Amino acid sequence: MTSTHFTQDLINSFRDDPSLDEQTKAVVMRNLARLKETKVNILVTGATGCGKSSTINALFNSDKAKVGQGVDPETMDITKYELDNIVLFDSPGLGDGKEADQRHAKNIISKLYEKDASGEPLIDLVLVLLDGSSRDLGTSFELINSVIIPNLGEDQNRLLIAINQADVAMKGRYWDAERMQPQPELIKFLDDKVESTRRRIKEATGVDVEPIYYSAGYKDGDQQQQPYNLSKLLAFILRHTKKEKRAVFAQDINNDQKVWKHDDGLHDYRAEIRKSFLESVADGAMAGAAIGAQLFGPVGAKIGGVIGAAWGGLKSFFS
Ligand SMILES: Nc1nc2c(ncn2[C@@H]2O[C@H](COP(=O)(O)OP(=O)(O)OP(=O)(O)O)[C@@H](O)[C@H]2O)c(=O)[nH]1
Ligand SMILES: [Mg+2]
Repeated sequence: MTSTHFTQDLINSFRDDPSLDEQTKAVVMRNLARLKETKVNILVTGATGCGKSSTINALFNSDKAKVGQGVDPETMDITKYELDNIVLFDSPGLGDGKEADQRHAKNIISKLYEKDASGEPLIDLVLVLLDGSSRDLGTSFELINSVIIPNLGEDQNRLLIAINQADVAMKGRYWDAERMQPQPELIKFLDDKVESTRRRIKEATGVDVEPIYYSAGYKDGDQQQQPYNLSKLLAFILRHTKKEKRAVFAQDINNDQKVWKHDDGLHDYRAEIRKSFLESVADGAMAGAAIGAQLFGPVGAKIGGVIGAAWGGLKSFFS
């Protein structure tokens, strides 16, 4: 059997499950069918060259993305990538000159106010990327403090700030490429960067953010460096996404297991991601079923089994 869709595999496996009564099964089928259609919309923005494309490619199976561009000159700067369930909007940040900046700011703001078919904000998550190797992040703070935060609306949790290119933050010094880890000098440098980012946003807006650092990795001829802290980035992305939508990521995350391997070891990000997926799928599947909570155990185990058996990217979290 070749799998094409994670939720479809779940539907197939629950369909023949003798342990579910018919009524419960009907509810689960309906819920899974809805989950299969659920989209998560992510706006990725940041200065030219900060690593938006590299980050999207590292996180997702982006090779199967349908790529679209706005047709009118107003929105053609935003590139749209449609995966099975994740929809990405890749927008330039600021720093491209006054006229371009005004256009980009306007486009970002209108995206932030766009509503989906049910009247909810379309954008589930705004991922702002900073270039960790850049000394002047002034335009990025301008983007965060004056464009994004004032227009986030009620759901302030939908903002995540991540500092990319951790490996070259000190021009490549103190990065241990063999162990894929920063050395203490670089860790201190990156921690300071996180702290100054947090402070500059707090002082300007009063909003508390918790930036993280990572490296999207790069490919340069036959030289290939895997990402660092990509599991941490995904764990934080899930924290900033509404619980009922977290399951949706399962379909589209990168099924090359190598990309998820290297992290700072400060926390078990994979265990968090696993729990996050399981809870979201199980809650979603059982919503409205009379015996919901009781079934969490076996249903959870079943979901875990389906995921671990068939789903490449998820295997790294479930095995
Ligand atoms: N060393 C290193 N290089 C990176 C990393 N992320 C991205 N790069 C490199 O930085 C350059 C720019 O990356 P992109 O992903 O194209 O950046 P972008 O934000 O999409 O750029 P634009 O689309 O032009 O705005 C490329 O040469 C990448 O290989 C990283 O984590 N570490
Ligand atoms: Mg790009």
